[in-house]
Amino acid sequence: MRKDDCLFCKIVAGEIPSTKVYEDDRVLAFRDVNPQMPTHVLIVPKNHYDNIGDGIPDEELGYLFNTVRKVAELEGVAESGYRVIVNTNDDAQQSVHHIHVHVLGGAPMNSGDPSQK
Ligand code: DGP
Repeated sequence: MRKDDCLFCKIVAGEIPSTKVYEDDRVLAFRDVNPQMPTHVLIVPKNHYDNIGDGIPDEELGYLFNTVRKVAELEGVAESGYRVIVNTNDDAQQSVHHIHVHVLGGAPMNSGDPSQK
């Protein structure tokens, strides 16, 4: 299930290069091109959904979020801590409309200003 004009669908297909962190038949995790933290990984389902409100089946959404733990372990931040962000639509400044989970870590963060990434 691909959307032809979608940047992350092109990354999933290997048509646009990315630095891969983890991949299986359902998800791809790759480094954010503009990292905000020492660890900044994006996890996407290989199927296209615009955002978390796009009717993603429970099983697929669960699989996506279970991948967070794997990525945190691979990146060595599972114990030290990390932040998980899913920007959704305009007020949250979602810029790529293919659902993606940001995994941020590798250094202490502030308590979390909801207006910032
Ligand atoms: P968001 O604001 O939640 O939609 O975040 C989209 C993120 O995608 C943003 O942090 C930068 C990242 N990004 C945009 N274009 C590319 C790209 O071509 N490659 C990679 N690796 N990341 C990208």
